[in-house]
Amino acid sequence: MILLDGKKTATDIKEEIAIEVKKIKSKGYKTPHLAAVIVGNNGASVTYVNAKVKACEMVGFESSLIRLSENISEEDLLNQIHILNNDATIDGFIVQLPLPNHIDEQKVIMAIDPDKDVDGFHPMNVGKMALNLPTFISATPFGILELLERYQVQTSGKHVVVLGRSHIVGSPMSILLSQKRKVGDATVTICHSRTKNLKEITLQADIIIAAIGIPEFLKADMIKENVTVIDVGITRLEDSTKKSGYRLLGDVAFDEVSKKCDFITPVPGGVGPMTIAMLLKNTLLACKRRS
Ligand code: L34
Repeated sequence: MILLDGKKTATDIKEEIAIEVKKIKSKGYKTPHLAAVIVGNNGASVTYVNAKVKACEMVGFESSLIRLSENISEEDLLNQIHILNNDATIDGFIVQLPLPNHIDEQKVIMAIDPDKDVDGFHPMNVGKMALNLPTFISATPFGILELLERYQVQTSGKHVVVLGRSHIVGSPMSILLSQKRKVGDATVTICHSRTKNLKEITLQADIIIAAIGIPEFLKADMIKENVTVIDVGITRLEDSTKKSGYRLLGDVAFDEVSKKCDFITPVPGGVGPMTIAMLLKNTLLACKRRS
């Protein structure tokens, strides 16, 4: 069993980006600048966004963190987005999801200038991605592709089973892996809450991407030997014995599943850190495109 070490790989990627940023600066070009908008105080969201800001510092980017009240109106949030769209110093920005219930997420995403949409969530960018045209690929699927590439996990002709059809992970992941690309050319099956005979399907998988948000959903009896398992799930469970007050559980019962795997990502330290590294990569791309 080989651990797909997202933490280490993300560090490698950030070092590569830092070298590029130094070159950009020495040539007198503009420093890449990422802005992140966070609405409210959701504990996990705050952790992730803070990690994004810290990662910007590590690679030499500029960053702006815009913290807005849980009670902000949709109109005021849209105004904030217009300000970021029109701010020439900012190369790319994200609005951390989820948003409070009174705000229409789709409306917010569609207000973002596609050229600054480093999350790749705008329909224009999703459409380009689906057509295999150059664009921002969403950070989590992008990070999974990068992890598979760097560990030379073969995908061509393999049967990939994606658990979950979310717009952020399951849906784009299934499209990308079926495309003709370096990490791609797979036969993809998407499973979701209405799927029948799930176990029959997962037992046929060479690669499983688990992105459903149910802790330890994937068990050892659902997979064959020598599979690759990518665990996108990250659920916080209260745990008073931990300093943080919680522990993290993936969608995969790691201890039993890992015994049957060729490759597997851990939680934490797998897909999460890769998401952050690829957001930086998209921001660098946005910056280069603009200058
Ligand atoms: N707009 N919203 C927008 N863009 C995104 O790309 C995200 N996502 C998802 C949630 N909402 C978003 C993230 O940033 C998930 N996500 C994310 C990012 C980083 C990590 C996990 C999820 C991460 O760094 N996880 C660490 C553990 C952190 C902890 O202690 O909780 C890990 O090792 O997995």
